[in-house]
Amino acid sequence: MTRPLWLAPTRLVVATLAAISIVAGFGLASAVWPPASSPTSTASAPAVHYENLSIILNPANGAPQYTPANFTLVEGYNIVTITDYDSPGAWAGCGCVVSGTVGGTETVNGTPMHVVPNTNVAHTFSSPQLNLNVLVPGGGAVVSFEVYVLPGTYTWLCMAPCGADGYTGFPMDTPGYMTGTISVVAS
Ligand SMILES: [Cu+2]
Repeated sequence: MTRPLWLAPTRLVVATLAAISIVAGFGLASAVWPPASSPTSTASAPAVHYENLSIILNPANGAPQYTPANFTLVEGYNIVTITDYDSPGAWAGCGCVVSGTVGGTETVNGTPMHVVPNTNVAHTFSSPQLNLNVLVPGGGAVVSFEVYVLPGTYTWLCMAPCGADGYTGFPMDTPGYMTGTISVVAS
C-alpha cells in the first residue's frame, strides 16, 4: 500500500510548527525569567533601623535630658527621630549647620534643612567621632535625620549652651542628660 502524497507535506508542516513553538517558548521563558545574575529588588534592599529619642524635663530636678541617652543603632542606615519637649531657645552666634547626616540635612517638623535658624535651637545631637551635628529646636519640635554608621562605640553630646554656666555645668556635661553613648552593632 502506498502512502498518500498529501501526508508527507502535512507532517512537515506539523514538525515545523512544533519547532517554531519550542523556539518561541524558549524565547518567552527567557523574557519572563531574569538571568540568575540579575539582582532581585527584595534581596538587595538595605534594611533601615529606626530609633526614637526625646528630650524631656527631668521630673525631679527640671533639667532637660535626652531619653534614652544610651542606645543602640545598627550598622548601615539609621533614621533617628528626636522630639524636644524643652522650651524654645535662641542661640546667638550659632552657625547651626547640619553635618554628618545623609544628604547633610535634617528635617524639622517635616521640613528638610541644611541650616537651622538659630532663633530656636535649644539643644544639639552631636558626635565629633561621626562628624555628626544635628540641631534641635525646643517647644515640641520633631527632628529627624538619617545617618550611616559602622560598628563601634561613639559618644554623643549636646553642644548648645544649656548648662548651668552656659557651655559647662549640669546638665550639659552629665551622662544621661546631655551626653551619652551610641553602640552600633553589626547588621
Ligand atoms: Cu543641651
